[in-house]
Amino acid sequence: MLTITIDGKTTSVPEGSTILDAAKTLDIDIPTLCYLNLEALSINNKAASCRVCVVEVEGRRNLAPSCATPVTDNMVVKTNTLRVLNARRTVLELLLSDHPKDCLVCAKSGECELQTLAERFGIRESPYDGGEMSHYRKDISASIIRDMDKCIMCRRCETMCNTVQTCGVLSGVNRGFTAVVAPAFEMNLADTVCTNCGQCVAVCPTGALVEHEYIWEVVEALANPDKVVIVQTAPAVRAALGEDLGVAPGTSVTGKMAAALRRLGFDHVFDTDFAADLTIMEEGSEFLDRLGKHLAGDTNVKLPILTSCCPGWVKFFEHQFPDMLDVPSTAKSPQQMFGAIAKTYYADLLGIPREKLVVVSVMPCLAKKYECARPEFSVNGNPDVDIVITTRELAKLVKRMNIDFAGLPDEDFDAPLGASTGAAPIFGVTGGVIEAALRTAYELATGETLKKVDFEDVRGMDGVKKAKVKVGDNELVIGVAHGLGNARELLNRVRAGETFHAIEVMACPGGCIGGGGQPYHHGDVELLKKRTQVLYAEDAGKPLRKSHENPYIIELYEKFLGKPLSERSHQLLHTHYFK
Ligand code: HC0
Ligand code: SF4
Repeated sequence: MLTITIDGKTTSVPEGSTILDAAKTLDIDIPTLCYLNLEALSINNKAASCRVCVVEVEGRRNLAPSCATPVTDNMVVKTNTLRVLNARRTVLELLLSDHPKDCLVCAKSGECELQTLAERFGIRESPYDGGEMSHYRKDISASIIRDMDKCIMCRRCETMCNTVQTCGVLSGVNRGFTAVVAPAFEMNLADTVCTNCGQCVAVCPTGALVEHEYIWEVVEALANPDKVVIVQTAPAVRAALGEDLGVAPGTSVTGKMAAALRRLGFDHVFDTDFAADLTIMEEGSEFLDRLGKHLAGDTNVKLPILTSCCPGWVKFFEHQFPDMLDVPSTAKSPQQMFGAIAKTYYADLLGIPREKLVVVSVMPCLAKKYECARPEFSVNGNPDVDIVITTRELAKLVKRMNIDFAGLPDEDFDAPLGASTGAAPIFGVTGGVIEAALRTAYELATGETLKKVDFEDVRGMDGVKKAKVKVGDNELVIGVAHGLGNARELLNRVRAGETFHAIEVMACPGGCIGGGGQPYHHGDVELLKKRTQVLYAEDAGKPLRKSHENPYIIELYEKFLGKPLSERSHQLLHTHYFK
């Protein structure tokens, strides 16, 4: 252990710690900008490019970046001398000299880390203005808007895209004033192998990378008297929405969210969780069908089955593993199953044509915006899901419409597309989809009641998990990965011949609770854990915890679909993949 004194407080830290690590143990808040370290999720950006975190070290001539300077024994550090404060102000003034001053109309206003630091250090003017400014065209995809005039070259997005997600879309190009992070050849994101996972957006400290907002489209739809507007909410939204609306992190806001959506004017308030239960019926049946054939010696059948509900993951394997497109489940995601059922079964129940129905999704995810726009999810140009907004966008809409969210009563979702079992909310956390599938697959395959519904071995934040589960006479090998880099590793193991029967992948670290459309976590892993606990608690508190027990799903099959994998199910609930 090494001893260090910072601002008069002394502590001991393990060898290899930085000054910033040591300061954290003493609750000394050194400001940072480019730095990002979520060790539990293997996310680590220590570019040391911004120099905002400089400190004075006794015996050294130069100021040291605390995020990249290792502690030495008996080091004495000061974080708040005049020299340090002046250096930080100069760094911020230089960053602002090449940064647009349109904070009033910036999508990141109020959340921008550069803006927050400028305020913290009392920057009231920009003494270096008048020099060269670089200008780039805006790049707008279905999910993301890139405005590189606002890029400060912190490289966080690059770390996420290249190191964590292994997509390799973003990298630093050019030098001096024209230096910027961009796709190769300045291509549009939509023309690259970008998965729309939005993890670059989740970590961008400024307005350089933001979601493509569709709040106004929702307001217009709600105001249109000729439309019936319904809404579905993804599992992970309820675990985080309150964070942006004055409710303590780690609080489930399921009931308040349903109440708020009703106050906003949605005609019917439904739940993606209903469709998550439906997904388990289709995907679980597909798995059992493939497994049975495989065990009977049919060599045409591919195992492991891969979950296919995460659109970032789907686009990833379409680009990166084009030789394995027959391996993933053909089941659509819950979002798209919901849309397909809403625009057929539910439109019929209401006695209206599909064109009169507007389906809005609230998702923790940016890739869902891209997913709903995929042409295979439309009928004669009319999409199954019309508009996707994120958790963040819903919070903005609630504020805009003067709704006192924290003061709302808890209300229920509407029937029939709002009912769900405990298997559904856990879709929002890594391991949850496969756990939900195992509960149903076990009972369908054995005809026995599952004694313990919690499959602890597939839970937790390890990047890649492997578990063995006994189903009847068979021992199934299950794989789980979250984050696309971990998914690549797992798929390479499959390619190399390692045996797995079923694999779940979620593109975002932690699963959808860490999605690119969730309230900004600012590097706080504890926050992600709190969101996880909300979803497991919601599961544990439900009277029914297996998807096949959902009475409205049973009714949907009886009245409309027939049975899982029926012709109509295939038509509406399954899809195919493209190279
Ligand atoms: Fe997810 Fe989903 S669990 S991808 O993470 O499967 O976005 O929350 O809505 O569709 O249900 C996101 C979350 C969903 C879908 C569900 C799945
Ligand atoms: Fe990379 Fe994901 Fe951002 Fe696309 S959305 S550029 S894949 S991090």
